[in-house]
Amino acid sequence: MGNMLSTISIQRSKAIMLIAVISFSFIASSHYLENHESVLATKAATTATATSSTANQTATTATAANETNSNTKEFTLVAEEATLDISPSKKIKAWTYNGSIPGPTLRVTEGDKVIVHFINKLDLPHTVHFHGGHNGTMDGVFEIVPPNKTFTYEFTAAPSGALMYHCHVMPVVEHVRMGLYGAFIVDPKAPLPPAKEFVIVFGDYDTKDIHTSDPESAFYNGYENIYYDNPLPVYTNETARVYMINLSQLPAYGYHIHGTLFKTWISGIWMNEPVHTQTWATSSGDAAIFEMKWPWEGKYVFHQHGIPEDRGAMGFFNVTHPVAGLVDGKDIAISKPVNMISWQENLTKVLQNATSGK
Ligand SMILES: [Cu+2]
Repeated sequence: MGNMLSTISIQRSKAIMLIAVISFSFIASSHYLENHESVLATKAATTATATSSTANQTATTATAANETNSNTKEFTLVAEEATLDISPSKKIKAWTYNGSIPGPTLRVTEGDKVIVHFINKLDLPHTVHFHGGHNGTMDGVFEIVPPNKTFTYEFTAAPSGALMYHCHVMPVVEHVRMGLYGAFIVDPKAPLPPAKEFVIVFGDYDTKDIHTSDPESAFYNGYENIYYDNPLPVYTNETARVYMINLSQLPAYGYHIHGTLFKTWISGIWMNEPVHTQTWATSSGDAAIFEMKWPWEGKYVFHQHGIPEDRGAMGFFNVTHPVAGLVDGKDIAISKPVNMISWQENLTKVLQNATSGK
């Protein structure tokens, strides 16, 4: 119990420190995305690993996606072992796509030709199975990729929405829970309305029993309480859009957001008509797109209502009034979307602090 309390207190002081750093970045630099340097400088003052992980993230992003022309999107996914943190006190040996849990968010537009080069550097056979439309030879189930072999997946992106990818080698629960999963977002051809966009991949883990139906950890984007300690920034009356992807092995729990109802696109599919919801449950392998806004400043919690919220699946939106000098489409979504996904991926990498397992 003493151990637990000290872990909680370390977590809380880390939370306060990170909130302070992020708040400082926001107040001191209203152009927090544009003025990347000042955010990096602030982070570097806090932790040396932040800067190097940020640099790694930039390099990974540059090599993961290679846009050869407007209709072809090419990616490389490497299945590799990594030792990484999923909480301040839990270091695990994971199977990853490109060194993190989840793997990189792959984002394309409906109708794009998608080419994914898969390289298996792990000791067991693995695959990449995509949700959405494609022919059976590209399904990542029967075309097992042995260690040190490669496979190229090729298909046309459809339909538009919040899709996903994961390994489909049996036992699938083990291969997914060990970390082989990520978000696959397909944008509609017509531009989306302005919103501040976040991706939340829900996952879980257990350090003692990888097959359990009652895992000790549940988390968003690979780290317990990641957005409780580092809240998601939104301005008052700005629309927030969440691509919620469920790759946990838990039964379906409802995703609840405080202080507002929200619109839900069922199963994360844009062709569906949205419904108004207070909470929306997704099962493992399903997704949803949520949109919401708040007229008031404040901290608005979101969580997987029930058991997972006490195991790490809780965060909050920090809603503040816009300040002078914000740039539309970079800092605030007035007439254009603002993409926060790289910022989220960087945060996960900094917290997971992964080292190559081999
Ligand atoms: Cu696998």
